[in-house]
Amino acid sequence: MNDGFDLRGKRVFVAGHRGMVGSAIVRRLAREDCEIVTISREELDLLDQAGVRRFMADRRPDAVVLAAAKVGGILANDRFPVDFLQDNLIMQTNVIDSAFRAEVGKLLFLGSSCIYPKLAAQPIPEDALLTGPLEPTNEWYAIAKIAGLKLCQAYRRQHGVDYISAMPSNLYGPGDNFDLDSSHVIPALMRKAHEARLSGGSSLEVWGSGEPMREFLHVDDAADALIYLLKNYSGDSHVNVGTGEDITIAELARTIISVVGGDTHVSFDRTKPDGTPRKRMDVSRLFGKGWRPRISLRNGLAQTYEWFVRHVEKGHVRLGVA
Ligand code: GFB
Repeated sequence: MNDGFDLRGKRVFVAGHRGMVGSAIVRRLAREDCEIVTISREELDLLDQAGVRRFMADRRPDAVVLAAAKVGGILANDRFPVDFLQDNLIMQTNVIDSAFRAEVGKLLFLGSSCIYPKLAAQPIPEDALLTGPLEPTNEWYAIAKIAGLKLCQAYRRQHGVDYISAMPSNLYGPGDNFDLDSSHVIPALMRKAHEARLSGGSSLEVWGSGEPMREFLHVDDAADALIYLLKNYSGDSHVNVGTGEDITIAELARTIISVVGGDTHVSFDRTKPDGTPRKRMDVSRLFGKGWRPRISLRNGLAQTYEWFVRHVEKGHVRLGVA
């Protein structure tokens, strides 16, 4: 199979274009000579199999980027196991199956670094998949994502279509969910640091011990890597997408405070879960194809904070699970 996929003149359906990742993919695709196809949630519920089949048969895209998913941080994953397992299984299966029925030749499925075993050796190579038990706080989401990447592999094997999967590290950036109960760590700490500064420099409460390490990738870098893979990768194995660098949550909290400003100090709520101790990804496969991230964590946080402040002022910050 030829690895190159020329986007010129192609119709590309981005499923989940209103989410943080989907909207970044749409921004990135706007620089390509292709037609971007999107549909709102009001017009098409991706949980509705018949509706998705009709839509795909009608619009007949040449390629699909599957960025639609039920996502959330460590607590939301733990509290809503049915939603994270079932909604993701149904949505992704509907899109992949309907794409195949509509003769879509190229599809990119997005997963997450939480597919890997909780105690995987670091950095985690792609072939660590299914070599050990998962992290319990997000096993529901992880199992759905593993099923999605396996379904793409199965379609490749049984039907010879070019369906590929990418596994990004923890993503952040404009368009993130800033609701404290359901968000990931960066938007949560950014909002708490912002509110602490406004209320006169009280403490910033960090969940867990602050010791876990995470690898963060700005969503615009992620979108760039994903389109790079869409154009340049065709293979059975999923591909890790990240920076290959990680930091502790305590260090992240201090960096966010320095970006947001204020005389805020960090405190730890050890009644909250730490989750996976570490999940730094081995990104040599992606880097070996010639891709590199461009946005440093500090610059990415500063840019995200600017976005947050602008949208809080306009009352546009999205609160709730994407
Ligand atoms: O971002 P996060 O919720 O996701 O949490 P995971 C990362 C780390 O930050 C954990 C800590 O150790 C949290 O305990 N943390 C500290 C906080 N303060 C906070 C806070 O105020 N809010 C949040 N949310 N965390 C998710 C998975 O795991 O990662 C998903 O649950 C997905 O399935 C996603 O894979 C990328 O990295 O722990």
